[in-house]
Amino acid sequence: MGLTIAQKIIKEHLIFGEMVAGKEIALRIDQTLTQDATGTMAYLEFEAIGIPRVRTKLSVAYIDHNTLQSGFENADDHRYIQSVAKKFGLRFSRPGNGICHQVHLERFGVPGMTLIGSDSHTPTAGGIGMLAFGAGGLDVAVAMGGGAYYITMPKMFKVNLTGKLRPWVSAKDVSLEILRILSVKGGVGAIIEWGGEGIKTLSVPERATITNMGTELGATTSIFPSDEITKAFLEAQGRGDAYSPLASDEDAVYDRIIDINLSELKPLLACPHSPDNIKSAEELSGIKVDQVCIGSCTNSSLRDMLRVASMLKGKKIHDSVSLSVSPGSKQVLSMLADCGALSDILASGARVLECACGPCIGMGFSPNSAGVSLRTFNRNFEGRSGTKDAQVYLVSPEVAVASALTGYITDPRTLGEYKEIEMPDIFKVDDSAVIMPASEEEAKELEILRGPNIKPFPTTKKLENKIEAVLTLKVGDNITTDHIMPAGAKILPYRSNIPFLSKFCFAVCDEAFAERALKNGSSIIVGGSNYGQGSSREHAALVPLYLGVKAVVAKSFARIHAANLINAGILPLTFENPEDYDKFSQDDKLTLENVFEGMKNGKITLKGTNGEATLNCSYTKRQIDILMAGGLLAYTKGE
Ligand code: MIC
Ligand code: SF4
Repeated sequence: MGLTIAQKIIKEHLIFGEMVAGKEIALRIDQTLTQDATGTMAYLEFEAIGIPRVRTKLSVAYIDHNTLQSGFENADDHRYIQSVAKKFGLRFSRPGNGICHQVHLERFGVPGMTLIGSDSHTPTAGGIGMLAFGAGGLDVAVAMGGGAYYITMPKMFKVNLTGKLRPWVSAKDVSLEILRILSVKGGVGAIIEWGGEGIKTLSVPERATITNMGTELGATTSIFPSDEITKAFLEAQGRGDAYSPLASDEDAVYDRIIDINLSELKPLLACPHSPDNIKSAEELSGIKVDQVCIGSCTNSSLRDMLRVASMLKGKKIHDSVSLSVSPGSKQVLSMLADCGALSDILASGARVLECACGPCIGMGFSPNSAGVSLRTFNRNFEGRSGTKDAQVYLVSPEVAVASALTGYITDPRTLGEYKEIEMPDIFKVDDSAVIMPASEEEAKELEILRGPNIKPFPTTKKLENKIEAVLTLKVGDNITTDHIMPAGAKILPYRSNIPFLSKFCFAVCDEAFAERALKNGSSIIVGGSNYGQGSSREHAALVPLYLGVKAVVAKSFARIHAANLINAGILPLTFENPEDYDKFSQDDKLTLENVFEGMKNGKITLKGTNGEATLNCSYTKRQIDILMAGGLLAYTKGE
């Protein structure tokens, strides 16, 4: 039987397990990346593991999230990460060099290799045929130390593209179309391979827009073949040597095949507050717009920016619209400057922000009260922009500019003539903002620079056989990690200070949660389906751990969050009968008995004030050992 692209890479990197969907496998990891919002914690964990030097082929520490330095905290964390990188053998991408996924694609990604990153959009590198996963910081720390990355062997989906995108329709619309088809849960447990004749019409940055937003489907990762287009991209980056061809076998078997005809797609938008709430620009046209933001790891490539510049050239944005443009990397920004496109953007009235995540993670540029904000980003969860009642729509660069010009949601097809973008054959390569590590000899003498904001990792305890806890919070479906542990400019500086962060836990859903959890001492959270979707932030597990959460009982979980809960020593459990969700209410006294036996049998009984429910768990032997030890750190250190 033939193999899919992902199966071929998995086969090459398999350390443990069988390539059977649903079974646990362990993979050798070639490259890792971190960003600063999750990186500080990941490097504290790496230090705690106690390995003197990274053992991957390449590890890069990026600074791109917490770049608003409104106090000493972020600057201290950056300095900490820089000193760690120098000592432990990582490259350090300075603030201003760009968004991790954009820079990694341009400068470091290699087709056929494995990559894990402490950021859920790490699958962006699938755009050049890399098998790339988002993971919790602790998993990345273990991989940096040469340890394997454990996942459940995914199912294989294939999306067959035919046709060619019509003028004013772009890769973002492909991402939104697949979200319309599959929903934010539709990719859970699957790797999505993109193929068919239609992919020959898509450049690497367009492919990367699509693999980037595969994360919003809940997919384990997404991947394109490595072909002549990949080769041309790598050669343009002066990295032709990194190229190798990669394709699935003709007789590869897929669990699901989806066909999309690119020629039939229209400009689409994801409406508030979910990436799968899709409508067409035609349907929504006429809604007044307050703000437009262009950038993020989804749409900040040179190609996207040249499109934006060409649409803005000689025009002014509407008086009532505030437009931000953040190029994805220093390479993109400096090439825009060299060819004059930056002047076209500036002359239009846009505000050019630094090459960083910025508004995407609420680091500045929050919309006005109840403001309508059109963003070329990948997530429009409630409150994520920093303005709780903002109405955020996810759009392509084409819809973004068209709407910034008119002041209303506008179908770009109404703008008239469409000019093709000419991409340069050679990109401007300047890696001077990537600082190399010290030699092993020099590294021994180097000191790690720690700021006062770095607080100790929350202590974990060995698992108990009987858990008595209060149902401190009951939430519905599709709870995101932005609900559990919000981000934004005010809170992000405290990513290495769990006690401070804990005050904001679940604040989007219930401001009194943290106080109640501390009072209750021992808590269980009850959730609906797809609990923990979105970001990879392990803080969404570490903070509940600090607040005394022992278990989360839900209808289903998102992959990375479930792994983060186990890594933190918190039990993720699912209702055998989803209707049992209704039997439990906030403040119920709950008991989980015979936990040790139950973990082995895959069934644990939850007893509550008004009834009981059978809960399922399908932990592997390794996961049981991690939970018993009180989390992955204790397990790795052999405590
Ligand atoms: C996000 O887009 O939500 C983030 C911020 O990049 C997160 C990581 C984090 O919370 O630091 C992610 O996607 O994993
Ligand atoms: Fe940064 Fe936004 Fe991408 Fe997350 S989704 S890495 S915050 S640009």
